[in-house]
Amino acid sequence: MIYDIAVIGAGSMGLSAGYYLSKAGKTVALIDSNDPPHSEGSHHGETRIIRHAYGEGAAYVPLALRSQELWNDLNQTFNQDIFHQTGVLNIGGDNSVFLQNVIQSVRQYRLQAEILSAKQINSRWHGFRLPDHLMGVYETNSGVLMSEKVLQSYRDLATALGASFYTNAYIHHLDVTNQHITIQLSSDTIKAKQLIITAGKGTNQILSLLGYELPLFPVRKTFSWFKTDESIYHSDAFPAWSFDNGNEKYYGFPSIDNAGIKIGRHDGGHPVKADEALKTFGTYREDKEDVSQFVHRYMSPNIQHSQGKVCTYTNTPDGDFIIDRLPNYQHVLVACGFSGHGFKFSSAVGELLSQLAIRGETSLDISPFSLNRFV
Ligand code: PYC
Repeated sequence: MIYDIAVIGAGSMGLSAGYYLSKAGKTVALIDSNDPPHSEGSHHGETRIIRHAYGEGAAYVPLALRSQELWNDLNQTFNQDIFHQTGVLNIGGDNSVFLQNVIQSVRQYRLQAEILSAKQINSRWHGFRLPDHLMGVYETNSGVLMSEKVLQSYRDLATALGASFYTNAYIHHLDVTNQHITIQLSSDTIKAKQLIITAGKGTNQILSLLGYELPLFPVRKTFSWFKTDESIYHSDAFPAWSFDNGNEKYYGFPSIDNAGIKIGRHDGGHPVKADEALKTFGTYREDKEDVSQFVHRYMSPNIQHSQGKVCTYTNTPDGDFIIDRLPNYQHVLVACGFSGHGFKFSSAVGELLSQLAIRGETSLDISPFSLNRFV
């Protein structure tokens, strides 16, 4: 059989693309070196934030809004509580470009949001103790996605629609001609008319089989949970948040299902090779120290660290995504370099990849993510 589309990398982006392609009636082969959902990529740890007013640039807002519509649809289709509308509070100071972009996004796209002083934030949410020089922008329609449930939902839905999965699969050979894609696995040979590569930190390993290398820099990141007073930090009463004071970037989640609050540092991280096993949480002193200091300074002096995990960001030089066709291979699409802020967009990215594969175009503006910005 020749599949309409093969997808290499069935993480958040690949599974979403596989679901939308299958939904559109296409035959799809999803190939992954692991068995998603799993803990080796960038989707584990239960939760991810969806923000609409976008600190990384207002150009992301239409993608965020379309993603939200698709999450709401998936929530209904799958009935699995994959989205919690906790609202998101973006915190920063006068020198925070991130917060200026958030405010710009609110104005340009008329998003529902409130600008709050540190005093107003501290009195509305007793879980914060922000100094006066900080401020925040609170949006109510955004919140928290249950990332592992999302992946399982996409996998179940794509499977029900007839998608084929090749998991724990190692790619020995990749051959792309004008007619066909041929992917040689240990025990299967897959043929397809088009290829989508969404292989996260492993993208360059796949692209090297075609003689390409993209500017992708995987880094080891950590995140932690803290045991908390549920009356203050429960998701019914406390928002998800981001923090950028110009020097450090953090993000955090309210306590969902009594799991405690989850916090991570967004900037920095240790460079890793794509095939390198990540050093376990606690290997570096800052794994626990950074988030503990943050919590004790800006949230509550009494909260205790309970556990931490490691994950990977695959960064680009400018922190913006790569979504494009591979030069010289017009039937090969690549989506990668999500730089630690991609999960929230995976619904819309999967949909737009399916549109590009089926129709050759998408209504969303993906020009900021083109490969030619690196030339
Ligand atoms: O983009 O909001 C975000 C985020 C949360 C955790 C990592 N990135």
